[in-house]
Amino acid sequence: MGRTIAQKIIESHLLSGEMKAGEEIGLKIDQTLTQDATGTMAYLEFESMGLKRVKTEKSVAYIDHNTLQTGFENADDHRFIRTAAKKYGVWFSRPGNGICHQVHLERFGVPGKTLIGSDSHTPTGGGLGMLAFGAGGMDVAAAMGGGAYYITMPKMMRVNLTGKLSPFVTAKDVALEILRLLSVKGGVGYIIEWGGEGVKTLGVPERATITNMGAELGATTSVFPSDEVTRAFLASQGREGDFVPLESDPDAVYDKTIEIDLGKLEPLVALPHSPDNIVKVREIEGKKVDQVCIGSCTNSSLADLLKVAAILRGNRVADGTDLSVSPGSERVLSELVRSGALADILSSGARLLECACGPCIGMGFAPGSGGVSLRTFNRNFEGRSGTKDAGVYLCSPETAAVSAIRGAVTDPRAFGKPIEVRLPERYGSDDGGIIPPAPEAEAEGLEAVKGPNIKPFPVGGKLPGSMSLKVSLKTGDNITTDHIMPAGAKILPYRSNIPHMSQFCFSAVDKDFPARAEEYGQSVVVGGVNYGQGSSREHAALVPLYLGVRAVIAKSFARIHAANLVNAGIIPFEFENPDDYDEISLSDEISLPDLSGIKTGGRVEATDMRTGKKFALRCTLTGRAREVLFAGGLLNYAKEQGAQGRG
Ligand code: MIC
Ligand code: SF4
Repeated sequence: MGRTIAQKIIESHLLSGEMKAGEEIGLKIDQTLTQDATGTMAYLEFESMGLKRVKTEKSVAYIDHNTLQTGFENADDHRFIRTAAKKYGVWFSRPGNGICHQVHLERFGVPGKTLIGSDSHTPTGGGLGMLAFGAGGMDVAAAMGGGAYYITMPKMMRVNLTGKLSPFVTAKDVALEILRLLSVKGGVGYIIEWGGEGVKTLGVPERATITNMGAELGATTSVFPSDEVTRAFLASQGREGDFVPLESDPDAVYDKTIEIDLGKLEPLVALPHSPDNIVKVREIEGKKVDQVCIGSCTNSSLADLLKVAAILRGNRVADGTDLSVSPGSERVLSELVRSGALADILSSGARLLECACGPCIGMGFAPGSGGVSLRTFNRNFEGRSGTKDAGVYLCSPETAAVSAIRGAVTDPRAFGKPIEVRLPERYGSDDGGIIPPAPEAEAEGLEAVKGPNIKPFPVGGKLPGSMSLKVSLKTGDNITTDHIMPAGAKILPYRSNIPHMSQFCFSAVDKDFPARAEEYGQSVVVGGVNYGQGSSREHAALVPLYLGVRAVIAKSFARIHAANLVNAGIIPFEFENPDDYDEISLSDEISLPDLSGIKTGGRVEATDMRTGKKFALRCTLTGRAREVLFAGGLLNYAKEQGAQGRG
């Protein structure tokens, strides 16, 4: 039987398990990436696993999420990551050098290789034909040490593209269209392969926009073929030697197939507060916009920003609107300078922000109260912009730029003449933004320098035979990791200080949660469907662990978050009958008299001690994940298994 692209890459990296959907597989990981907001924890975990030097082909540490350095905390974290990278064999991308996913595409990504990154948008690498996964820091640490990355073998979905995009309709509109079709849960359990004739019409940055937003679908990852377009992109980055062709077999079998005619799409926009809340731009045309933000790992490539510059050339940003532009990388910014396009952007009245995540994660440029913010980003969760009552709308760079000029949401086709941009055959750059690791012989004597903001992190305890837990929080559906552990300029400097962060846990949902959880000592959180969607931040597991949360009972979980809970030693239970959710109230006591059911089929009986009602829970984990959970998390498990953390 023929193979899909993903199956080919999995097959050549399979360390354990069978390629059958639903089975646990262990993959050899060729490359890893970390960013600063998850990276401090990942390198601390790497150290505490007793690992000395990375064993991957390439590991890269990026500083892109928090570059504000409003105090020593953030600067100390950067220094820790820089010195840890030098010592452990990791390449280091300086603050300001760019957003991890954009820089990784340009400099390090290789078709056919596996990549895991402590950031949920790591599947961006799929635009280059990599099999790239977002993961928690502990999984990345284990992979850096040469350990396998374990996932449940996903099903295969194929999206066939036909036709060609019309002027002013973009790859972002393709990403929004698939979210409209499938919703934020529609990709769960799948690897999405993009194929068909239409693929040839999309450049690598456009493909990467689409694989990037596969994270919003909940997909395990997304991947494009590696073809002549890929070769040309690698050549433009001075890396043609890294090119490998890759395509699926004609008789490959998919569990689900979707057809999209690119020629039939039109500009789309996601309304607050979910990326799948999609309408046509013209349906909300005329809505006044207070700010427009162009950038993020979804839309900050040179192609995107040259189009933005062409739209802004000779025009002014509307008086009542602010426009920010954050290029994805130093290479993109330098090319904007060389081509003169930056002057077109600046003279329109736009603000140039650093080559970093910036407003996407609430690091500056927060909207005013009740503000309408139109962004080329990938997430518009409530409060993520830094302003709780702001409404964030997601759209393409073209829609954003034309709307910035008009001061109101505008279908970019109103701009008139189609825009053609010329990309350089070869990007120019010196490599000052990248610091190589120290040679192995020198590494031993180096120190990974820790500042006072780095505090010990919690480690779970062995799972007991039974537990009785009070409900410290009951939430609704689609709780994001931004709800569980918010980011933003006030909290992000404390990503390596769990005790400090704990005071903000669930602050957007219930301000009293931290105090209540501490009062209860040990507790359980109850949630709805798709609990933990969004980010890969393991803080959304480690901070609840610190506050005594031992289990989460939900109707269903997002993949990375469920893995992070297990890695932290917190039980992710699903209701066998989702209606039982309705009968549980805050502060009820849930008795779990026999947890051994997790080992034997995954079924556990529970009793709500207030109502006396008995109900069944499911925790169907693969063999290894079960062992990790019973050991009290991945760090304990890795110690049990010996220094390598291999399962
Ligand atoms: C995000 O987009 O939510 C983030 C911030 O990049 C996160 C990582 C983090 O929380 O540090 C992600 O996507 O994993
Ligand atoms: Fe950074 Fe935003 Fe991309 Fe996350 S989604 S990596 S915060 S740019």
